[in-house]
Amino acid sequence: MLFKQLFDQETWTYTYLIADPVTKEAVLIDPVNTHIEAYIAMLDAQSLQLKYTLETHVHADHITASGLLRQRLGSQTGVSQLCGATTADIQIQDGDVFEFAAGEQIKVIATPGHTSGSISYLWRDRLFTGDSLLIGGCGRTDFQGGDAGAQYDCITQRLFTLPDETLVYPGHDYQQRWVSSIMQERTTNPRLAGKSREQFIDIMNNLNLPKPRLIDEAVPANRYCGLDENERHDAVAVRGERPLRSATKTEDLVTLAKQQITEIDVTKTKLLLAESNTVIIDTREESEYAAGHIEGALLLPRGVLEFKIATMPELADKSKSVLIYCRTGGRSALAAQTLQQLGYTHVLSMAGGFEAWKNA
Ligand SMILES: N[C@@H](CCC(=O)N[C@@H](CS)C(=O)NCC(=O)O)C(=O)O
Ligand SMILES: [Fe+2]
Repeated sequence: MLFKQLFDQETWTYTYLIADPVTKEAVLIDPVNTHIEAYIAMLDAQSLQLKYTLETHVHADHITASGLLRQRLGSQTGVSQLCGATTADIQIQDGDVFEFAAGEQIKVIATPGHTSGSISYLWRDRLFTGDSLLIGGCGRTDFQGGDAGAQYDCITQRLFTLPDETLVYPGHDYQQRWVSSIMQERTTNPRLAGKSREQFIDIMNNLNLPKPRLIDEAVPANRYCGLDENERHDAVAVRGERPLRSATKTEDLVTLAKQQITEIDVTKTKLLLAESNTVIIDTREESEYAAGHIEGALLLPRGVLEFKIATMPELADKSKSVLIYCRTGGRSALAAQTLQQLGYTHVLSMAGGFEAWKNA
């Protein structure tokens, strides 16, 4: 098998290529958009066919190349279903297995904490930990649904229980270290070795790190596989087959969300808005909002919802009535479900979205 560890100097990001020189099937983990031409040249040089691009999470510090690679090479994009990246081909769940080449398997281990949708991938004796477990450290837990307690639990219970000699390949390193092992991290990682859950949470809550430079651009873009506004719509259209046993289709996620939330129609929405004690949220993209929106609606694109919500004083009170709409009612159902998960008690989604509103 071929294995390459690639590095993006701008953002200190590692990307991994796993490929079979015989069957020619290849997988990239966490590709970075600025290196697309180099990836294609590298694959071409060995006549490799890119089957999957797998993300360890929705990155805050760089933009993924997954959407571009799908457009250029027809690869399938995979990201945790907890990331809200609805244009990804494969909505990954804990325990999923990606099969490629001649019997090669990449196993998914959910490792929430750095972000709620963070996952690690295990291939043979190699573990790709994204920003969950770093060499001598771990990803920060102060944004994108971060949770220090969850991070401690999954690292200690799911990663540190792997064989000692398992190689640990992180998503970043800021000190030019390339690889570690489970034993090395379990016994020497200063944040984890010999630390209790409470001590770990205390360390993580006091890191006081500056916000990543590209976060406002990267998080929304990565929710759409790194594509820009115009390409995002095409991305939905070219979505391919989903090969995983348990992977969930985006349409299924919307159906599921609709079962868990309350939808109201345009007529009821108008009555509700007349009472004026409801916060109206437009969860479409900025450009769609700019082209026309319901009067008084606050812009909160689905791609940055969890991240921006904390900065909105109108949404500080979780018992307040909130009405969400999007273009046709799919994204708003997912956003309403997310708000409910975040503890909002009176959330409604407008069926049919802004299209229905305009027609009414
Ligand atoms: N200076 C970097 C900061 C990057 C950053 O915050 N990285 C996240 C991963 S996305 C992290 O968890 N870093 C851990 C650390 O800095 O200890 C930037 O602006 O991009
Ligand atoms: Fe990260």
